[in-house]
Amino acid sequence: MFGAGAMTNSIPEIRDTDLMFVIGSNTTEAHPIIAMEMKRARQAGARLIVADPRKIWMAEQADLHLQLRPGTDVWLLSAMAHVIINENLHDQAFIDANTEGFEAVKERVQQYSPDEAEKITGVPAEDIRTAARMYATTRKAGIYYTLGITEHTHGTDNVYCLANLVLMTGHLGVRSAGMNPLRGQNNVQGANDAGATPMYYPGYQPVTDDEVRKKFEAAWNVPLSPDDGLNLNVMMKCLAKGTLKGMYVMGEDIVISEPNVSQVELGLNECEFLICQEIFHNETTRFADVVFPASCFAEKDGVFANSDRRVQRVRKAVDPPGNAKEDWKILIEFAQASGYDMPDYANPGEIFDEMASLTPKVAGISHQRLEERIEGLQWPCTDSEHPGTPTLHVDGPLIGKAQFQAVDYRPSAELPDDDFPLVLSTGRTLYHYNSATQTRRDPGPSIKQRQNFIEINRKNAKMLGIEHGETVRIISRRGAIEAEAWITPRVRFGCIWMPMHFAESRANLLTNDAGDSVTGTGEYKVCAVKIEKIKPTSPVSIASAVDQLAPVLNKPM
Ligand SMILES: Nc1nc2c(c(=O)[nH]1)N[C@H]1C(S)=C(S)[C@@H](COP(=O)(O)OP(=O)(O)OC[C@H]3O[C@@H](n4cnc5c(=O)[nH]c(N)nc54)[C@H](O)[C@@H]3O)O[C@H]1N2
Ligand SMILES: Nc1nc2c(c(=O)[nH]1)N[C@H]1C(S)=C(S)[C@@H](COP(=O)(O)OP(=O)(O)OC[C@H]3O[C@@H](n4cnc5c(=O)[nH]c(N)nc54)[C@H](O)[C@@H]3O)O[C@H]1N2
Ligand SMILES: [Mo]
Repeated sequence: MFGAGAMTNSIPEIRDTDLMFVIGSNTTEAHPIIAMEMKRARQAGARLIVADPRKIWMAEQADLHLQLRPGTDVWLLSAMAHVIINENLHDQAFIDANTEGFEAVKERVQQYSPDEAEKITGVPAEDIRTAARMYATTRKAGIYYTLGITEHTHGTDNVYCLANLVLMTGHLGVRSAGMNPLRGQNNVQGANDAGATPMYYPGYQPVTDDEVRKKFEAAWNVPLSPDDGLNLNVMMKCLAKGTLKGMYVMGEDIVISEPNVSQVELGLNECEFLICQEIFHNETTRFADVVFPASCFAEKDGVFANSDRRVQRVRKAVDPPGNAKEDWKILIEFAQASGYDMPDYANPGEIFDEMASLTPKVAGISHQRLEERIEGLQWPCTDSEHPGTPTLHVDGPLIGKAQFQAVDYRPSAELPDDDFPLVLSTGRTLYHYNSATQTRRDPGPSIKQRQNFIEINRKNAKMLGIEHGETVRIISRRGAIEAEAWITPRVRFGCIWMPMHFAESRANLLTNDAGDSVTGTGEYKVCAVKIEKIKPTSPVSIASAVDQLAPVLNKPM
């Protein structure tokens, strides 16, 4: 998009913003540091709109909470665009100077009136109008989004709709505004920047571009494939089908984190060779033929890049334990053992220098330069004198003209029906981290949150005869698990929510592995489930069972 999957603006700009539109992001639990900046902005008078199916903490603080049905963001956002255009709140001068394709969007969103949107999203039409007016008429208005937007089969459409709003209001290249995806795992931004994707070499240089490929072939002295690789979603499906024969998993616990995971397990049983490069044994290493013991962040040197494209130096604090080695050293040894003459880099700084020499976006960044800059350097940073780029697109879109995208609503792949009447959405909590390989080893988070639970609305619980704290069975077309029911007003009627963290009660046995057609991201945020009470096993019911059996037991032989 505008920032190759990074924030267009910077985290320190948030405190000066006048309006935050937070959509599909549980910022206080998943990005607490960024949430602190948001709280700061709020205290300084910034207004807050939250679009989330759940009444998360941010929603309670918001001026406006748009509590939409999961998976209906295209309707919500198109209706906001409808209001902005029809009330003439768009920035025609910005549109004319910097964009293409506005007319098509203008025409398309006519079908998405706020009144119709209310029927589909469940958000009152008046709130949609208010949100649209607030966003469009505030100059320093930033959009902040994460997985509530992307983890859908129409995730890319959701992102297009957000981009359309940014472009039609000219909120691009403006301090404290922009379009800001908050990245997930530590250094996932850096991993992407460095080419850990099936489509790009470092710096988002396309694998399919002949010039780019020739450059890397010359530098690495090896022929390279002209084709995109498989994305994660497709890889998992090939694994399940048995067409993917071997896999090298580095720092992922796919047996917990991939959707429809029983299929992944079947595939892993068939897979001929599995390497795991890990800092701990996790659920996936149980399937491994070889485990390479790696070292954690505090045991190695290097750089991390965060959501606002900021590259910062990380320094080793302690040596890796036992036979564990830094990930980069393992990769070099592996490459050499596989017959590729990879150089013996002396340190990660040398590896970065090589990348910088082949990657214009980070050409001006080096470990040496970062030694003196505690605040790091934000790419694009094109030469050794370049100060880095806190805000993207200040002088107009970097890519020339930014493209509007006319989008049609497509419902989620699996909607509730008579057999599976509830919508399940999944995510994370403050206390655990993703597969919880790390956080469940520490007593602190585990005391706070010992086991899996679902959030369920009082009315749904009553209909099912479920009490607060009762263990229930949650069933989808793909699997069944047990978890505690927490009755709470946080979730809408008809919707339940659960975290993904618990190996013994895996949300991903239930989730749908239908993926977004562009990114392959799985539909973790919407699938259809039903809930069953578990046959009573409480002391009371045992007692009543004994009562019933008594006549039989007491009968003389
Ligand atoms: N404590 C903690 N922090 C973490 C992580 C962790 O596991 N634990 N994981 C990290 C990672 S890898 C990531 S990617 C980030 C993710 O960070 P977030 O994306 O903030 O986390 P989620 O809980 O997955 O989902 C965010 C919100 O989306 C909402 N949502 C669900 N469906 C929809 C929908 O259809 N539309 C809209 N608008 N919203 C919806 C949910 O109610 C939820 O509040 O967090 C990172 N930070
Ligand atoms: N149902 C549901 N499922 C989801 C999601 C959801 O919202 N709902 N979110 C998805 C998202 S956004 C994500 S990012 C994934 C996350 O899923 P995973 O990536 O599978 O989960 P993590 O716990 O982040 O995995 C990190 C693994 O890396 C290891 N590790 C940590 N540091 C290092 C290191 O320095 N080197 C090496 N080699 N290993 C290390 C840890 O021990 C751990 O086993 O889950 C996805 N799955
Ligand atoms: Mo993530």
